[in-house]
Parts: sequence; structure tokens; C-alpha cells
Amino acid sequence: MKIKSYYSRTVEDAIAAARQEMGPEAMLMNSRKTPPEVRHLGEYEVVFADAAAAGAPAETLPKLAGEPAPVTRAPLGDRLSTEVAELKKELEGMRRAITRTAYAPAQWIGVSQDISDAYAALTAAEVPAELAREIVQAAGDRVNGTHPPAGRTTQKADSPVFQRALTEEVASRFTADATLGRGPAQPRIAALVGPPGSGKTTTLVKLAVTYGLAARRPVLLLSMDTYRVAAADQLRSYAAILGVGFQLLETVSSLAQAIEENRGKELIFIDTPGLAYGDLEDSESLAHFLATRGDIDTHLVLPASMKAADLSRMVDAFEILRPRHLLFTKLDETGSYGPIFSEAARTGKPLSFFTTGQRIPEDLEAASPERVLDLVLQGAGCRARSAA
Ligand SMILES: Nc1nc2c(ncn2[C@@H]2O[C@H](COP(=O)(O)OP(=O)(O)OP(=O)(O)O)[C@@H](O)[C@H]2O)c(=O)[nH]1
Ligand SMILES: [Mg+2]
Repeated sequence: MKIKSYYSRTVEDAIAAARQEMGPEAMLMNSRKTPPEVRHLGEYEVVFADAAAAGAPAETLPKLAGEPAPVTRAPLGDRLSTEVAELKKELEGMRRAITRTAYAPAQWIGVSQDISDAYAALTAAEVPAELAREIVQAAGDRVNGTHPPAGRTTQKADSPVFQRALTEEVASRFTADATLGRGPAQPRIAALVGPPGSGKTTTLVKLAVTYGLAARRPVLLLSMDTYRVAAADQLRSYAAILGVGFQLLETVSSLAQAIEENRGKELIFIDTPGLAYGDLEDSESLAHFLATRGDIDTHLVLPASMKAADLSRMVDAFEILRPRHLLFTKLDETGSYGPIFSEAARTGKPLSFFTTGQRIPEDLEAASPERVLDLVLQGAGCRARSAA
């Protein structure tokens, strides 16, 4: 496997140099404006890999110059982060104790440490209180066959059993399905919809690289984002960088035609403009198109950092586009992952992918039940997972 960085004044020049040296099969792995310390090499850096790099696991993908290495911390940094971690732990303990007494149903207080801890952990993860209560109650029922009677204390020895029941209870309430396209139909077509700035375009490119180019599947990128010139240009230049087809379409009938003309492709990705509440009413034709096309797999792209109540409102508003999957972005921008789970539980829609940063294509994950359980139960969490 050969991986090499190319520097130049423009991305296009750097790509041209790479393609000249490595050939048309070479695959773009990363690109960015160079940090000041290597600026003398050129304004932009692109990293290319030859064909043998395709399919390499994400961990082995190259880092760009100036990106932080996986870090040996200075001793002072070590001490500080240990202290911060301890402080966080203490604060978490205090917060849990407060949550427990303030919000837990009265009959739980002093009854079962496991139940009140689990409730505190779920609400700390911002799982809505009602759902958190239902889950721990049901987990308790799984263990006891009934709600824990007042005055009864769960024995310590019961903890692993309860933690397993809690994990099973959470797991039974959502699904994960990291697929693109619907059924065996070819080409597989995925559309990304969502509010402005949620990460649709960059996620689409991550998906196209990971599931298209890296897997050597012919890909086409289509954009319905004619609202802003810059938006279409963003995807057009990504398509040029990746060396895949791109079309900007103004109407749903031209979108349908473009799909028809490209039946030979394996994967077609459709980017859409960010739609705010007001826009949703005006996007009737796109909504009707996506809602009625049985072959298009629509993913609703939402930032994980959005507040739970806003998220629910947004998901409900986007229902007119009939999204089949929920795709959460910007997991790196929050520490509370309960709303991801609770929206999946509330709507019954499977979680498809997560994005965890701005790097293309590395910061993309296929959603899996294990990952979601880790995110949601991280407070109650480690115990519940290891008990499962
Ligand atoms: N931190 C972080 N930033 C992200 C992530 N995904 C996307 N972004 C950033 O969010 C910003 C918006 O991303 P876009 O992909 O342009 O969002 P969009 O939904 O296409 O935006 P519109 O087309 O304007 O609606 C960009 O700066 C992205 O780099 C992520 O997982 N984490
Ligand atoms: Mg966009």
C-alpha cells in the first residue's frame, strides 16, 4: 500500500500532481488547508493512496501533517487530566445523588441502589425522565417479575442481573441498521435530508468514499441544493476531488430522470438543501417525491447536540419526507447521547450512521446496537455493558 501527501497552491493542482504520479485509480484519503508549520510546502495538502489502500480500516488511514498524534502527554498534562477526571467523577456522583432524591419516584428512594442509579444515569444522558422511568421499572420487572415493593432492598448480589436486564430493556427499544438503499434493488439510492447545517453534505461525501470508492463501487452524487450557489459548489468540488459523477438538479422530475439514466451505478447519493420549519411547507414536491419513491432510502440527518425536545419537534416536522433512517452527526460536540436513543425508541426508525468529527472520510461510523448501548448506558453503563 502506498500513501503519499501532495502539497500545492490549490487542491486541484495537488490532485493533478497525485493523479499524474499515482495514476487515475489513486484514491483520495484526506484533504485540507495546510497548518502554518508546513504552509511553506503549499497552501493545500491532499493525501492519496494507491488501489491497495482501498478497504483499509479507518484506523490505518493517514493523518494529515500537523494533526495531533495519538499523544504522549506531558507530565503536567497527565496530572491535570487525572485531577479533572477525578473532579468530574465527584461531580457526577453528587449530581446523581441529587437526581436520585429530586426526581426518582418516591418508592425507589432508599429501595434499590441499582434502580435509582440506573434512573440517574439515564436522565444524566438526557433520556427523557418518563422514558427513563419506564425503562428502569421494566428492567426491575424483568428481574423481580413485578415492581420492587416499597421497603425491599435489592441485594448487591442482584446487581449483575439487574444490569443485564437494564441493557436488554434498552436494547429492546431501538434498532440499528447501517444499510444504504432499500432491499436488493439496484442501484442503491440514499437521500440525506435535514435541517440547515446538520452535516448532510459532508456526511454524504464520507458515505460515498467509504461505501462507494473504498469498496470500488461506481458512485454518483446528485444535488437538489439549488438554493445557494456555494452549496452546490461544495459538493461539485468534492465530486471532482473524488473523481465521481455529479449533477445538480432543479426539479424532482429531472432528479427522477437522472436516476433513470444512471441505473448502471451501484450507489447514488442525493444531497438536499437544509430545510428549516418554514421551508418544509415549501418543499412539497421534494417531500412527495421522497415519500412515494419506494427505491429511495431517506436518512434524516440530525445533530446529536440538539436538545431532546427540539429534536423531537424536528423529527416530527420532517415526517412529511418519510425518512426511513435517523442519522446522527456531531457526536463529538456533545456528551449526552440519550436523545439519539430516545428518538429512535419514540419513532421506531432505525439508526443508520453516526459522524464524530469533520474529517472526511474517517469520522463516520456505522450505527450498531453495541455502540448505542455504550453511549446511552455510559453512566450506569460500564457495569451494565460488562454484565451483558
Ligand atoms: N464537529 C463536527 N462537525 C461536523 C460534523 N459533520 C459535519 N460537520 C460540520 O458541520 C458544518 C456543516 O456541514 P455540512 O455538511 O455543510 O452541512 P449541511 O447539512 O450540508 O448544511 P446545509 O447544506 O447548509 O444545510 C461543516 O462545517 C462540517 O464540517 C461532525 O460530525 N462533527
Ligand atoms: Mg449541504
